Amino acid sequence: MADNYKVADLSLADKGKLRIEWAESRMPVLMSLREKFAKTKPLAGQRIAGCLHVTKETAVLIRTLRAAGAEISWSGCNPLSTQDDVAAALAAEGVSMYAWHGMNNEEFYWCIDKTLELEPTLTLDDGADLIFTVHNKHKQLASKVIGGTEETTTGVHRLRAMADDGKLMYPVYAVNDSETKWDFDNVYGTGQSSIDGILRATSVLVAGKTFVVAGYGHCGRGCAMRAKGLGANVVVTEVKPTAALKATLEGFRVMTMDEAAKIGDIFITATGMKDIVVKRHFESMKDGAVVCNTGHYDCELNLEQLGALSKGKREVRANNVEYTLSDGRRVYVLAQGRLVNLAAAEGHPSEVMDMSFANQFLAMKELAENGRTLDKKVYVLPPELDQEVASIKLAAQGLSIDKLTDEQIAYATDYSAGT
Ligand code: NRN
Repeated sequence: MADNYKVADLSLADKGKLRIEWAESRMPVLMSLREKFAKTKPLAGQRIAGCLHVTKETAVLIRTLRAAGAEISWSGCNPLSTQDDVAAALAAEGVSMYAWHGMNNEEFYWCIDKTLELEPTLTLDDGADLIFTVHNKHKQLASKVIGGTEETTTGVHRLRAMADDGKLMYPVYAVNDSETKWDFDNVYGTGQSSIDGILRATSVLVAGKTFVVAGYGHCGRGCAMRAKGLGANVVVTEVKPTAALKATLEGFRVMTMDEAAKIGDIFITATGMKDIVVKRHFESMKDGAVVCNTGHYDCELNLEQLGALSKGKREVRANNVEYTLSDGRRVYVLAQGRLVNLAAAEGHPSEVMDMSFANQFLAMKELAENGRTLDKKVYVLPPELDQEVASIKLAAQGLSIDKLTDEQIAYATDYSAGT
């Protein structure tokens, strides 16, 4: 291959550029960081290998990292989430882009290997497949890496387990654990974008339907909240008593998946765990049930068992496969069980990714400047960065907030001030 990229169709670049401009107009925090750091270029000399969904929002992050001086190579972190027009636009702008929609597993890892030819000084991950590949297949590169970042809950869990096992070869910032990421992206982003994916793949009426959400973490909470807003009867399944209890206080019914499988019309998993919907659940489902996942990996729905139960399957709409069970009942699986928000829609809206990616940018800058002083473990960004990111966001929306007076600040720590 002559060029340093592989995308589906370079001729889509102009369309991709328009989509990226749309996102840029709704990502004021990242754009203000770009304006500020294009001048000082704190990432000059840094080589960043990224493995994160190639969407219009990610393109804004990539452009901002490049403006700050970084050299970039990039692959998508899911075989079905790449927006081909955006990938084309970035390749046309000189990014070493290895991503296309609908790749197989072998191609997925081939793309990651290609990005590592850059011999990165920083890695930027969503789901930890890149950092895991460095640790397992390119150990010689790890010594050149100052540090990395991880975007998502599942990836952070993986990296914490690696660190606990003493296997982490360089420090990592858990961007997911910044409040301006998880309490906005995971809740409001996943909530809206998952419904978006379901509607694009089915166009069903949500109102009045029994909408089963497996997992009441930040993502599941967002999905339940948005389904309720559309008039669904929401059922939550969980394994964690406190999470289940919170769901009841939000007015959601709580039951086991064995019970929910019999009554659900639409099912979505958001647990990060495998085998949440399995053979016995598919066997109990009503004719026409719609099943999908919004967790990072495609292990939550056991489609192998569903296939074994079925006498046929066919794609009835984009990202929508109808499985016909032996007794004729039909189950509709969306996006091949992969994360429905990015595979069947465009992922979270630009406005929430703005803050997630501001944290990614600030983490890259922090690693470039101070990464060599860190130990080989998983870090959380300083909480004051959250207030900085949120302040820029508020200002961009023309919103002002109150400020504590000196007297109030003194009061906050004056333990003698009682009743
Ligand atoms: N539009 C998007 N672009 C997008 N929507 C969700 N994500 C996106 N990444 C790029 C990621 C969230 O931050 C998927 C990750 O799993 C989640 O943490």
